[in-house]
Amino acid sequence: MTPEQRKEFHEKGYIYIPGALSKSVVLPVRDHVFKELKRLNIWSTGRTLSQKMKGVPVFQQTGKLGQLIGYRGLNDRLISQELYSAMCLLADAPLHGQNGQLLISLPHQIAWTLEGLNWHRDISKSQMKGIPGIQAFILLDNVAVKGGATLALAGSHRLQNQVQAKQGISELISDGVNNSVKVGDVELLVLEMAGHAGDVYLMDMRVLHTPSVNSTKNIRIMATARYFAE
Ligand SMILES: O=C(O)CCC(=O)C(=O)O
Repeated sequence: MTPEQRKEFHEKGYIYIPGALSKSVVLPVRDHVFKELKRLNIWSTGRTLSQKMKGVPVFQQTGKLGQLIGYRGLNDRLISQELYSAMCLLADAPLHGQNGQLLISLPHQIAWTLEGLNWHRDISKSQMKGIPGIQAFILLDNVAVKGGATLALAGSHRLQNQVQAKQGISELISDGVNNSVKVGDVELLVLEMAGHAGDVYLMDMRVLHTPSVNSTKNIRIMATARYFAE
């Protein structure tokens, strides 16, 4: 962890570590997901098979697929000692992890948009004072831009209140082209967690984030794990 990475984390609320995990670590998990999708008759050879999944609203799909498909010992497999140490350094505290989750989305067959998304935090208001924890997002397969990667609102961990957050998001939506906006003295920027298999994003849990539309023909396969300060 370099001083630059720590500075960037404090400013933006995240760091991106391309190639943090080797392909031999992540691809077996991806292949397990493909096998399960085929076994459950949901997806095979580039096609959605399941009628029942087609009826599920876009942003409920990932939750539903996450209930159907698991991977035992996901954190043990994906959170290396090096990643864990990096997270503790960033949080400046020992951390304890919750069970990881798979984040899977089928092609949504709609145009990519910033409108109507579900921006949220996975912590309560009372946890907003210091860094409450770090959430790791791991790419288990290549994820293209507009391919359903998690979006984060970089800088939003520094916003004073919910009104500012809402203002920033609505300005970003109405702007349409530019993915950055200034609210008070905080620069907000939409981060799309796209990249290659093995890349990892580490995010301050105060950062607003949302599922996004997968407008490609490929399935999006990521994993996430939340680590909380004790
Ligand atoms: O990428 C996604 O599906 C959303 C992930 C998310 O919101 C979360 O893990 O808290």
